[in-house]
Amino acid sequence: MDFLRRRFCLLLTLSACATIVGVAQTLSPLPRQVTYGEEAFPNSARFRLTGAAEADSDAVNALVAASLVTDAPAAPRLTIGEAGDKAVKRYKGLIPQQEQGYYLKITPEEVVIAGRDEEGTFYGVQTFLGLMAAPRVPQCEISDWPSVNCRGVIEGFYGNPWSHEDRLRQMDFYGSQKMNIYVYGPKDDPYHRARWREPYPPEEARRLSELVEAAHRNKVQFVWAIHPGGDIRWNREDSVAIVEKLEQIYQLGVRSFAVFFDDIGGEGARAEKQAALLNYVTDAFVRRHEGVQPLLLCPTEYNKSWAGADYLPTLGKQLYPEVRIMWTGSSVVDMIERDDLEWVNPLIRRKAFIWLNYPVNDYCQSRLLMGKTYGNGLDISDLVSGFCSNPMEYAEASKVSLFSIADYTWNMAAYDAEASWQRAMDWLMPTAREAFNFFCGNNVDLGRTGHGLRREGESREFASLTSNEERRQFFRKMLASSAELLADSVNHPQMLEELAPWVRSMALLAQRGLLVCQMEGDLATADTLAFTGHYRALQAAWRKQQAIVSRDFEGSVVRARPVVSGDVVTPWVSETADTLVAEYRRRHTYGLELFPVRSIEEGEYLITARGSYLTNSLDSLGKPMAAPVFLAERDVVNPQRQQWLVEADPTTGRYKISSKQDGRWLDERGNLRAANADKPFDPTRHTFTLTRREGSYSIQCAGRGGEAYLIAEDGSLRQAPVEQTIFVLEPLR
Ligand code: LOG
Repeated sequence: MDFLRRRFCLLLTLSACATIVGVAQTLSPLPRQVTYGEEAFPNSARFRLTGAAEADSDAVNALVAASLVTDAPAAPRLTIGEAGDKAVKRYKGLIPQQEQGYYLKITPEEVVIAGRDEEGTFYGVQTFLGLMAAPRVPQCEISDWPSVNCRGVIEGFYGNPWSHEDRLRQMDFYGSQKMNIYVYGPKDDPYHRARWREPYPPEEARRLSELVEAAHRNKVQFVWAIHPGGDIRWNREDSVAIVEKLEQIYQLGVRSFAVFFDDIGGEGARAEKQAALLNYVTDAFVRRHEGVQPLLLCPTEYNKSWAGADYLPTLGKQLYPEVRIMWTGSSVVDMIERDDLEWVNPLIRRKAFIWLNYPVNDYCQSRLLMGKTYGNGLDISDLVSGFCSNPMEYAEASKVSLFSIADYTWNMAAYDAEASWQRAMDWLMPTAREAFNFFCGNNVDLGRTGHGLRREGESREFASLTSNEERRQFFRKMLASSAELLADSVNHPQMLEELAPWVRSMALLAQRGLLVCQMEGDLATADTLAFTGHYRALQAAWRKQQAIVSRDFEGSVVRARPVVSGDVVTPWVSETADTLVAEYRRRHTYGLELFPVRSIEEGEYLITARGSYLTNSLDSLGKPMAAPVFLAERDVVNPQRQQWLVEADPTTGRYKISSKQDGRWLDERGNLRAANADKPFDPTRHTFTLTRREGSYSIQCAGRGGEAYLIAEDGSLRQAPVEQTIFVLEPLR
């Protein structure tokens, strides 16, 4: 870099430094080697192109599309081309050796963009466009190349597939962020999975080819995936059916293909059959077409926790070496570390191609994952053949994380998760920065899921507050941020449309928070009239919040009920409300009829729904079942299996429901839990609000257990967002 500095001889003044740093902060992915100088020109500048005829046409077109090209003789020159082109001959020694690398120089008189290859030139242009986005463009010299050669996105989630418009916008986004692969594999596209043998109908086919064009224009490798494992038969007919399907997709312009065998069992899951099929497709299709990339395989045992002894070594030995094998890490949803790759690569005899299950939310649909992208090792670039992120069905919202995935995979060692997250939010929502920032900071964690991933730092601002006044301020800010985002239709309309259900939910959460703060004050001043009034408003806001549904359209695959700050602010609001009401009941008699009649006497009960008895039963092997079931008959041999102890929990004021048979208690999912050292009874999750209406009760979770209800369905209890007031509690006295 000394050399670069000498060439420039520009000492930065302090003020220049400040503005230039401002520019550099918006540039992403972070370039590897940069020297900035003073301002070169304002971003209104236009350029005369030299070398355009020989240079990569996508790169040149990107300049033209950004209206940066002019014929005016006085305009500064922009020299463009790749190593070997005449125009950039003089810069040969400055172009990095690495694939996709580029050299970019900006002076007041001239701009030089020289790529190692076509991709390199295109990425040089992207960096230039990034610098041209700020009002003043700095002089600079940049030498840059990627850490991971294959970087991008796999549309591989369950749920509503992205729309055509979503995908077109994604392609431009990938181009601008230097991502170069998109794997098409939405589980709920019937032509990908359920009806994989059938060709796309003409209209879908046309859209697919339009999409491929948009991908290629952005230097994105478009990979189309087929998911045949659910019902494949290992015979010639089905092998041919796959090749025929790929032929159709090839005709649409696709030059890269994948075969997925994830989330299947039975016959389709056999390693030697899968390997033989992929080798067959390689021989019969891939190698017979000029320019078709080696296949990608998503194996059945695609993570360490699912890997048995034989499956991966069989693939490793039998699959042609050029086939790339996907891998999600040590479990289904996990960040990737060096150890994971050192474990899997020798087994599969090649470098794993990472399928990162983040920020995908198809297994925690009520949450949006808008937090920072952290936890992947910064030292794994030499051990992977590619790195793709599986995002949310919310294409725009996913860009917060994808922006950072692009940054991470381009310049891994320098990746700073927090800084990258901040840049992402600024870049995506420049005019509603603070409100968007606030929104993202309150939509971070996933809650408890079967996959176990948690994200730290949700609602950090709230967690540290101690006084009523501070909390009121926080809720006012929450309300104002929601209002700002809901009113902002210019900024990024598609993003705001996706966020809207969560933003509206956040506004109602803020209202509830304010009401709870007011109730706290009312209780302190013994103002029973105000307390009950605020409580009424609290209930109304809660009902409104419960009614919000995302993706509530005809044919929607997933309808989500948004939860905002599900692990910090939401439980605080409901727990505090409970505690205040319990305290109010102790002190006052006015207005008690307002509160849900949950004052069932503590004691032992039979619990029935539709005439069947809730029973802590045994399975066919004679072992206690994980969840109770409803039985039509009274158990006369072991009556205690149908006897339930209902006790008021002193801290929450709600009810604990436990079995007389073995003391296990009901949790928020309707399962029975036994005490052990790691998982003691948790009153914030394992207690319920019992609300009586005309003789029967509903059972509602609360606190950290969420606000859903337990309902009786198919002979057992399960969680649902709707209230079912059908439980009869018959005292056993
Ligand atoms: C699926 C994927 C899904 C993700 C998260 C893989 C290879 N397959 O458990 O489609 O989006 O987990 O729910 C998966 O990850 N199965």
